[in-house]
Amino acid sequence: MKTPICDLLGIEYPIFQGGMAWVATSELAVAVSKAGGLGIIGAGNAPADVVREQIKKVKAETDRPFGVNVYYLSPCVEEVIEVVIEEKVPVITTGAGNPGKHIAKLKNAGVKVFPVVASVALAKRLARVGVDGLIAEGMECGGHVGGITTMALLPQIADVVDLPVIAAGGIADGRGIIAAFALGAQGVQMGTRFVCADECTAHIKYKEAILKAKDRDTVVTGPPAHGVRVLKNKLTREFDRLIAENAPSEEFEQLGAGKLRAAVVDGDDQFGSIMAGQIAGMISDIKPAAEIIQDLVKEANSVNDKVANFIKR
Ligand code: TUI
Repeated sequence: MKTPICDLLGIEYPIFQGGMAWVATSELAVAVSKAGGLGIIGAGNAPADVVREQIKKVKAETDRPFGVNVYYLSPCVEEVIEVVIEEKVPVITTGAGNPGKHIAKLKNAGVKVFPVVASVALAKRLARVGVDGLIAEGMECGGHVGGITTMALLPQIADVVDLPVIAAGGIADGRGIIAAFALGAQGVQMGTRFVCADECTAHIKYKEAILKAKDRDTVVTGPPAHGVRVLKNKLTREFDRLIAENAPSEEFEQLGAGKLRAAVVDGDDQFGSIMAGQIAGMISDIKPAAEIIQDLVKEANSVNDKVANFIKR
């Protein structure tokens, strides 16, 4: 399973690990990169010195390419961009904002940039400013969601940009990878699947909540314009109450503050924010990242043969 982005990035398989805040630490990134995918550190809201430490840890463990996800709603964006440049991070992905103003600077420093987009309009705008590729993320994904599904978004973006497109949202096995390729992607990004990797440092209760989840167990909560997909629990019922009461956005912010950390670090599966994608219902085991990747590749190959046989008939 090799596509042009494998050569562009120097990776073995076109599989990115989602840069999930709190969840995607250096340990997970190292495991995924060692296994031939692109491991990614999730900077989230972390201060620049914490991100630098994470980068140093990855470099100490592997010479393989890795990435950092820069979360554009973080108060530390400018400093994190400086650290990424100073540490010569091979590739960054970006989320929850438009990285346009930093592209020239990053490219000059040799950092490849793959922004996450959830609309054709932003994909077109970023293609013009010289990004290296795009991650088209459908609303099946966990965490911050756009409004279009992967099935609909991916081919519409692939049709209008002359760049490698990575598919994200709703993918966790070989079938999803082949479907993404059919829709025009050159690679995939998976978040929820890699939460259930042995090397992921998220609390066991977070992982077990994903294992227990069924297809309809996620919900999009938070203030209407800033929806976040999470597993249903007591916290999401509190959010439902705020919506029913038409509460002001400050009340949503207050309720949401610190809840992702509570779920990931403390294992609070009742009042924590357990971000996960709709594909959580399909994930039934915790295994090493290398095994996840090997199983994905094996399954993608056999699904590809199966599809080819259907077409020949
Ligand atoms: O970033 C994500 N997903 C995330 S970030 C995150 S961290 C968090 N922590 C606590 C509470 C809430 C969030 C959790 N999940 N995905 C990438 C993504 N980016 N999806 C959609 C977008 C996006 C949206 C708007 C990208 C650009 C954009 O641009 C608006 C503009 O400026 O044009």
